[in-house]
Parts: sequence; structure tokens; C-alpha cells
Amino acid sequence: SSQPLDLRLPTPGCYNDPERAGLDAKSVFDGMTEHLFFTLGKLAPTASRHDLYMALSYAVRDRLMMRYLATTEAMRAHPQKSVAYLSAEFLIGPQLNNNLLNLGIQQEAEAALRNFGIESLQQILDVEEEPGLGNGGLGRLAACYMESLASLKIPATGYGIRYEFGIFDQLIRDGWQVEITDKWLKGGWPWELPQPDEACFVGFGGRTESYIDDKGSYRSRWIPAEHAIGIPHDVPVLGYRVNICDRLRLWRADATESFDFYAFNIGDYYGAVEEKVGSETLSKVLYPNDGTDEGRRLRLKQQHFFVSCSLQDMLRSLDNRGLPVEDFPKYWTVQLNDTHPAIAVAELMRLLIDDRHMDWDKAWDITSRSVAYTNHTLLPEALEKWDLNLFSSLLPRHLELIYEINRRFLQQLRLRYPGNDAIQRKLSIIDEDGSKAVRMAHLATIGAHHVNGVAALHSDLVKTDLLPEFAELWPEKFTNVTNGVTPRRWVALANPELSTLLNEHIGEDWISNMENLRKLEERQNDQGFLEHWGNTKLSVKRKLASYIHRNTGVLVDPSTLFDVQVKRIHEYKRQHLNVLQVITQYLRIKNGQADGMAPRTVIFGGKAAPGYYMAKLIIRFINGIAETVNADPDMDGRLRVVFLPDYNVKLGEQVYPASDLSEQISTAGKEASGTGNMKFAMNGALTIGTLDGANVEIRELVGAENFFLFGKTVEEINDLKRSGYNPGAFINAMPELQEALRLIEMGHFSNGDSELFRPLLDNLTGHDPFFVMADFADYLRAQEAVSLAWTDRMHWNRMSLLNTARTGFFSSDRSIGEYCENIWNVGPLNVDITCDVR
Ligand code: B1H
Repeated sequence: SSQPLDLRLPTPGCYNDPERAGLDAKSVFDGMTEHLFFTLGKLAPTASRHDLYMALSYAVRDRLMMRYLATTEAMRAHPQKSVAYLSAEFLIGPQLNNNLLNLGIQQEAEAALRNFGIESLQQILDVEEEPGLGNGGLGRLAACYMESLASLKIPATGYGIRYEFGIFDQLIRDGWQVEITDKWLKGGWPWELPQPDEACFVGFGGRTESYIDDKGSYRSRWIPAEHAIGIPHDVPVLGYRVNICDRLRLWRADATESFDFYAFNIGDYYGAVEEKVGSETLSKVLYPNDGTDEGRRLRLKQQHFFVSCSLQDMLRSLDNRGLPVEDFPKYWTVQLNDTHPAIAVAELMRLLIDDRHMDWDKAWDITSRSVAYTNHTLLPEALEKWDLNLFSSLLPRHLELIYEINRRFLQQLRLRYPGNDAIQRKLSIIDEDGSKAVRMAHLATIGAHHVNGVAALHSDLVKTDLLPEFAELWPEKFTNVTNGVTPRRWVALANPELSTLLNEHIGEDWISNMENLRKLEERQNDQGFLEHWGNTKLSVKRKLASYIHRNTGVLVDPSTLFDVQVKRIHEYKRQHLNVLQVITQYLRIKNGQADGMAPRTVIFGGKAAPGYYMAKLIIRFINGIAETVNADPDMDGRLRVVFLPDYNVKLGEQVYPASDLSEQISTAGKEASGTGNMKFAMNGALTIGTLDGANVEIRELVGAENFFLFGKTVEEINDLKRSGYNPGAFINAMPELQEALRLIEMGHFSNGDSELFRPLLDNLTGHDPFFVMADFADYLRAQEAVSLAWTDRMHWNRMSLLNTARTGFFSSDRSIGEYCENIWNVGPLNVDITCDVR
């Protein structure tokens, strides 16, 4: 594989077509060669795959810079409104292939690699580590939205945190989850550009004081006890085949020696080092919100840290362009991705009032015209509340401002509802029941011009159940934007086999206008095409089967029905409902009652929060069933159970395209939207699901006849709750379920250990908080309908095709279009690529 070294410098200046300059295979090869030699210090003949990955990535990053700088330059020369998407999580996934796709140089890169003796691009893509800077759907949504913003040519910055360690890596040992530190930066990450010149200072703790300014006015100021410094690390986000390249600006907390500290403690060198070490831990790791006291304290610090840096950065961008601070809402629209960045409401007020000496009304006008809030959950445990003592010790000035925001808000309430003290207590930002706390959802709702939920059903529930009084007070504030996912990553990139088929039959236009998938409906009765459709799926399933064999040792048959549930492990998502159903199938096979049952490969994947015992036990449960089922010769050719370790974006890209059946089985009212459900459906999987989150809209769009519905509705669940739910009554009516529970209790799936799964059994037969028993019979019925449908493969393929054809609505381009139109009031930016920026 040794190649002659090519050390020529890149040709400077323009080519005939500046938009395609440097994007031919030869240029990519030259760029790689340069980077191998100069950036990586390697010679081509001895370069490892990782070296080649790095060299190609740097060469690709270079090729983003023209568009990236042209976008920045256009925004400097012709300022217009830009989106600031504030999110504690951005689960961006692997970058190389996405950038190749959006630039349109996948084949050129493959050709360049051949010159280094690499046969397929995939071999290099496999080397890439993904940054796990998020937990699940919420973080991945932020990443899809950034990609769509760029593809729609909307100027935008995603602001977040550059965690040194993202979500843990998951190992499975003896069936249990083991967490390993995610060292995603260890091999070097070529996609970021640190910008130390644009660092920002952020304070914590200390006290506030009043003073009289030089104009004789009384003012407050904050004297923080410590500081952190935020260093921006910018990741270019290129749109699909456009000249806009937006930016993800992730803040890393760095060491500080504050000026005060220097002045007063100049002798205390080791003390200074300690403060440095302390502030370096700020962006160290992604925290769950249910952690220890110290974990919670650090989480609030992280939130304030990245929000303050980001708002300072936005204000500075106005200063730099000579734009007045009063015009903030004209140039920035600030979206809060859940309440994690909700401190922005108080921090923007502080920056305007304390630093810019603006009066309250003006500052509030600017803040409330700029900020909007997306709610992502109704689960009480996920609604952020900060203990008042913790809050005041970290952010004393913000608490003062929040009290004033609250005082004015409660005054407004008193006028509207005279004498109604109950409503004041209920809506106050300060929770006074029990130990006092700051309710971040109330702060966000009061400060925002729009509040949206993430699916039609969820947005209704936000209005009726979560914030009903706020919705009555400000009906026009509340709206819905149903989530979406990017068709670039989740179809074009993840499913090249399907993409090729689509491109051949309906053209490539669906990639930027996904509603064009409707054209597929014309083929729904074309036998030949449906066969082709099925064979395409089969070939993708073969790849996943090979991955499963390599990574779990389990041999699975690609011709069986791939029945998949991948998502975070949580009781409300009800992986245990799925497992119980699998046990029933196992029993039916054992008892010779499995006629007409589709042969299945049941696949699970997902991480459990490290402190969530029941979720970890569910993983152990899945693995216990897998072990027993897969070892039983009676199950050969009929049933396999697989738990895929370390589910992440990269693995998702292999799983969604290879799935036949998508399990979306949460308790109605609990899953705000779901986004995996959309990725499955657009890749032609059929859904078995409850009327929850976006499932409702998926079913409406694909047609009830192409969706396997089961389970109680939100109303029925509420009725059950009201009348005193008793899972025992449901269990008694189902002999098969009793038999399954008895086997578990006997230790049949735990090598005779009858204690192992007891907490799970006690939970299900006792309170059953997520109504698993209540939905079991109907779930089983729906799974039988799945089996029956699978026997008529042409019909199945037709339903599959219709799922793909009718799910264009779930493109994040549509979601972002709605945000732009209804919430942000922003439009596209046109950028010409010329040589001027170089
Ligand atoms: C969603 C979260 C979330 N909702 C707390 N809420 C977190 C809450 O680290 N924390 O503390 C992290 C994440 N995540 C998900 O958002 C919903 O459950 C999904 O239904 C939805 O599709 C997704 C995107 O809107």
C-alpha cells in the first residue's frame, strides 16, 4: 500500500467554480497528505487507520472553512437575526461522514483513501469516537436542529458545554451494566477550533452590595467569591449542499486566578493553584439531574457557567458590530432547550441592569422579547427545582433579581385574580411548600414569549396538566412544535442502501424536501418494487446481524422479524413490558402453542442512569431472559433475544435501518415526544405503540392500518388512577402472565436465583406505577397482529413503504421551519462563496 509522497502545497486562489474548489478527489488526497506530514507528523506508508481518519478529518475541516468564514463575514457585513440555541446537551454523533455527505464528497474521499491503500470509507469511519455530550433524545434533538438550521440557511449558534467526559460508556458484565468513563478526547478530536481570544469570565458565590454610581443612582452589584473562565470551542455545522456553515460553540471551563485574588493573596501560591483546580472541574463531566448534593451543586454551576458565557458572547457580538444593546431582540432569538439554561432569564437581566446600567422595564422588555422555552417532559422528577440555600449561595444576585421578577409577576396575578392566594402560591417562582426552592419552569415560562411542547399530545398536556393557570393567563404564549429528525443523518447517511433505491426511483430531492417521499406511494402496488424494497431491508439486516455476532457472540438469522427497542432504560418506557411479552412467546413455543408466531430476533439497547436501581435491574432482566432463551435448542429459528451494549448515535445509525418493528410502548402521557420512533418509521419499520408522544401523529400520518396500536389512553390511565389501580386484578385475568411471573419468581431466568428479580416482581405486582399489567393483554394481542402481518410479506413491505412515504413530516427541517416562522421570526441568509474571505 505504499504510495509516493506528494508534498506539493495546495494551489492558492480560486478555481473556475469557487463553490467546488478543493472538493475533487485529488485535492482531498493532497490535503490528507499535507496533514499527515505537517499536522500529525506521520509518513503515509506507516500511517495507522486512526492517522488516516485524523488526516481526512482535518482535510475535510479545511474544506468547511470557506463556508464557515463566509457565513461569519456575511453576518458581520450585513447583520440579521440569528438563533442562539441554548442546550446543556448536544449529542452530535460522528462528524466525518456527515460533513462528507453535506459537502457532497463521499466518493472523492473514498477515492483519496484508495490511494492510501484503504478499500472502503467505512473502515475509516469505524475509527471515529463520538462525543457523547448528551443523555438521549433531548441532546440528539439539539444536534438535529443545528443541522437543519444550517441546511435551511438560518444563521445560528448552538451554545453548550464541552464536557471532558460525556455520557459513560456501557459494558455488560454478568448481565449487569458497568459504567466506564467516556474519554472521547483521548485520541484528539479534529472537529473543534478553540478560540481562547474570546474567553469569558463567570462569577459564583460571594455577596451583593448596594452602591451609588457616578450619576448618583442607587445600584446593586455582585461581588462573586470565585470565578471560572470559559474558553469557546467551536464546531462547524455545515448544512446540506448549501454555503451556510453554522457553529456549535461549546464552553470549556478553564483555570482562573482572579484579579482580586492576585491583589490580596499574592503570597498564597498553593491556594491559587487550588482555585484553579476547582474551576477546571466545572466542565469535567455530564451530570444526571438526580445526583448527590455535590453533583447537583456542580450541575447548577455548569448551567450558569455556559449560560453566562453565551449571553456575554451575544452581547459582545452586538458591540463588535457597533449595534446598540437595545436591539438585542432584533439580532438574537434565544431558545431554551428545557429549563437547563433557564437561568438565562435572570442572567440577561443582570447583564443589562448591572453591567449595562439599563433600567428594569427596558431590561425586562428586551429579555422577554428574546427568550423562548421548550418543555420536554412532564415527569415530576425531571422538573428542575433548586434548593433556595444552594441557589442563594451560588447565585445571590440572581436570586435578588428572581425575587423582583416574581414580585412583579405576583402583582400582575393579584390584579387578575383578586383575593386568590392559592393561585399565587401555585404559580410563584419560589416553591414555599416544604423546603423552599426555585422552580425553573416557572422562571422560564414567565420570562419567555413562547412556551412550546414537543408533540401535539404533549403540548396539550403542558397546557392542561403542567401549567394550566399560566396557559389561562397567557393563552397566546403556548404552542406546539412537534419534534423532527434530520433525514441527512438518519436516512441518507445511516441507510445508503435505501437511499440508493429512493434516488433511483424518485430522485434525490427528498433529502432536502422530505415530503417528496410521498412519490413512493405510486409504487405501493408494484410487486417488483415491493420485492426490491424487502430485499433492501434484508441486506441492511445482514450487516446488523454481523455486528451482533461480532459484539455479543449471538448468531441471529436476518430473515427473522427484527423487533427492536432502543432508547434510555426507564420504567416509563416499559422495556419490562416487552420482556414479559417475550417470555410469553417463549412459553408458547415450549408448550407447542406457537403456530403462526413470527420467528423473531428481539433486540434491546440503552443505558440506565447510574443511580437508577430499577432501570439497572431491567437490564439484568433482559440479559437473564436472553441467556435462557438463546441457550434453549427449542428456540432455534424461532426466538432470539439480544442486548446491544453501549447504545449511542453511531450504533443507532446501524440499528434503525435494519429494523422491522419499532417498539414505542411507553405509558400514555409519559413520553413527551420520542424521536427514535420517527427514525424507525422513516427507515420503513412498522410501529407497535401506545397513543403517547409523537406516536399519535405518526399513526395519523401513516394510517391506522399501517400501525399496531395498543394500550390505554391518557384518559383511561387517569381513570384507572382515580378508581384505585389494582394490578392484581389484571394479573388474575391472564393465566399466561401468571405463568410468566411464576417462572421468573422460580429463578428460571436467573440460574435458580429466586431473589434476583424480586424487586421488579414486587414492583409490578404491587403498585405497578407505569401500568404494565394493565396494558399487557392488549400488547400481547397487538403482537399477535404483528405476527400475522409478517406472514404476508408483500403486504408487510407495502406497509413498510407507506411508513417511509408518509413520514416526511418528521424531518427536522419542518420543525425548524415552524420555529422560524412561529417563534423566532428569522429568515435565511444568502452567502456567496467568492475568494474574498481568503
Ligand atoms: C427529554 C429530558 C431530560 N425530556 C433531564 N426531558 C435531563 C431531562 O440530564 N437531565 O437532567 C436530561 C434530559 N429528555 C426527552 O426529550 C423526552 O423524554 C423525549 O420524549 C423527547 O423526544 C426528547 C426531545 O424532545
